[in-house]
Formats: sequence, C-alpha cells, structure tokens
Amino acid sequence: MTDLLLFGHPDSGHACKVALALSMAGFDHKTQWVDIWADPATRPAEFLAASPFAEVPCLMINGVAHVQSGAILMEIASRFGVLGGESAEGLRRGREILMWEANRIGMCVPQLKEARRVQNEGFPDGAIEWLTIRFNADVKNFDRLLGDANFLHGAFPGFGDCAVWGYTQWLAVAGLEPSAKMAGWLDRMRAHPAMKTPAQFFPQ
Ligand SMILES: N[C@@H](CCC(=O)N[C@@H](CS)C(=O)NCC(=O)O)C(=O)O
Repeated sequence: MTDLLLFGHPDSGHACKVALALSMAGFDHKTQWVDIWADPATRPAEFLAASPFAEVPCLMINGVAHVQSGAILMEIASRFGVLGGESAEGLRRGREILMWEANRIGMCVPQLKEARRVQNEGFPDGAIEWLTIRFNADVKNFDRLLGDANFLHGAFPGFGDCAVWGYTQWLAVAGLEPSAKMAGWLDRMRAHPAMKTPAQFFPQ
C-alpha cells in the first residue's frame, strides 16, 4: 500500500490542487498543516528537509519527497493511472493544461488575491491593471479549452481541472469575474463529491 503524506495550508491554491487530486482519485492520505505565513525556519524539520524552498505543497510518496504542484499532479496521474493518467491522450491533455495554467492563471490570480489581502500595498502602479488584463485574456482561452465539455478533460475532471481549480476557486476574493462557461465549470467542480473547502483539505 502506498503511504501518502501531503504538507499544505488552506491559503495555498497550489496545495489545494494536489489535495483535490488525491481526493478525486479516492486515495487515503495524511495531511500536515504547515504555517506558510510564519518564518520558514519555524516550520517542521521533516518538512524543511523535504521541501527545498520550504514551500507547500510537498507530497511524500512512500517517504520520498515530491514538490512543485504541477510535477506532483503529473506524478499522481502517470504513476497511478488516474485523473487522465489512464491514457497517453489524457496525460498529454493534462500536461498541456498544467503548463498553460502555471504561466497564465497561476501567475495573475494568486497575485491579485494577495493584492486584495494587503490592500495593494507594495504593488507598483499599473500592476493590478496589467494582471487583470492578463486574467481577462486567460478567461477567453479557458472558454476555448473547455469548448462544449463539462470538464477540461472531457466528461470527467482530470488533473488539468485540479490545476485550474487551485486559484480559480478564489476569483471573487481576487476581485475577478468568470465567464459564463467558467462559472458553469466552477459550479460543476464545486458540486463534485470529492470537493472540499481548503480548511477541510488542510485542518490545523
Ligand atoms: N511553484 C510552486 C509554488 C509553491 C508556492 O508558492 N507555495 C507557497 C504557498 S502558495 C508557499 O509555500 N509559501 C511559503 C513561503 O514561501 O515561505 C508550486 O507550484 O508548487
């Protein structure tokens, strides 16, 4: 039996991506809450030894550390043959969505969420507008990627859907509006039986 331990925090969309994938795959796993707002040096020694940048998520698979949310999602899908990892086509689809998400949504939405939290303090003039313009382009491309399907992987959500969920779950918090297609997808994701709130994924 595979031993899975996920280090994370409810404020981390990157960690939520992995927690959702484990939940959707139905894998039993343990989680450990790591305080991402505290001085990194105060984080648990086991975590600091496993995560080179002291960042979450970090997934221990049979005691071996895996970091970087996209790489972890690919590991889960390909190693266990789940969430798109059942076929070469599903893996390719997921990889393409992961690269796109990391460069686009994963770049602007976390920043806009953080800007709201700190009331724009430290964000240079024009940064919010620029990030918002980028997000508006991302929404149009999300619509193209989704097409007429229910999920980015088709009839069922895959690891690409988990990646995009990570931060789009907080569009309202970031002061952003989804398109109608994206809103429908968010509703379907939220209604999935494996979905949990960030606090449920990472209880303290
Ligand atoms: N590229 C990384 C980003 C991970 C990341 O930025 N983690 C943040 C939380 S969202 C973190 O652990 N921050 C704590 C710190 O930097 O001290 C991934 O995809 O996993």
